[in-house]
Amino acid sequence: KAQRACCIWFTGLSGAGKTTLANLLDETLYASGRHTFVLDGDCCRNGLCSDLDFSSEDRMENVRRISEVAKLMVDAGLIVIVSLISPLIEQRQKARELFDQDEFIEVYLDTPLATCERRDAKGLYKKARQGLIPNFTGISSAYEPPKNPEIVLNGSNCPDELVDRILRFLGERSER
Ligand code: GGZ
Repeated sequence: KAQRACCIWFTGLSGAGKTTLANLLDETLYASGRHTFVLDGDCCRNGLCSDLDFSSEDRMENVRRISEVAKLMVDAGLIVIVSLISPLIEQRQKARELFDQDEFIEVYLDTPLATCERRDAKGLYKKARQGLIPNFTGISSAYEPPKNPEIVLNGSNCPDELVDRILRFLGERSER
């Protein structure tokens, strides 16, 4: 049975591996003939959301705007992969409410802060610790883990394994 349109919503800390996983999932689904699109926080902040910073109001607006775009794309028949810290339960709940019940798949990329900080690919954690980046998620701004996500992934596992987990979930969903 063909995979229905849906929104796969990755949440987790900076450096948890959301972007890597979103892109790998995107490539895998695309290679099997699905129409997909990735909405990545870091990318959207260069255009659609370039007027927003990391204050709590602006993060709220960032998540709202991207969730509305995701909804439009799902209505157009795409599998949309959102990769956004989306730190607060309320933000993700509001996003979920835009969709039909089985259309929204929340994926918590549970990578410990210590691991993210050790990776520090962009040197942002170091700067945040030095006080050079205010409101940095996990350091000086809250991250609320989801209570009932559809999928929890251990960010220390290899990306291929994590993508397989998601594909299995999607497979079971399309049989329902
Ligand atoms: C968190 C920040 C911050 C602050 C810049 N806090 O790992 P990255 O670099 O590539 O991705 C992070 C990105 C987070 O943007 P989001 O739109 O996903 O955040 S939210 O959902 O909370 O609106 C990080 C970088 O921006 N970055 N400053 N203060 N991450």
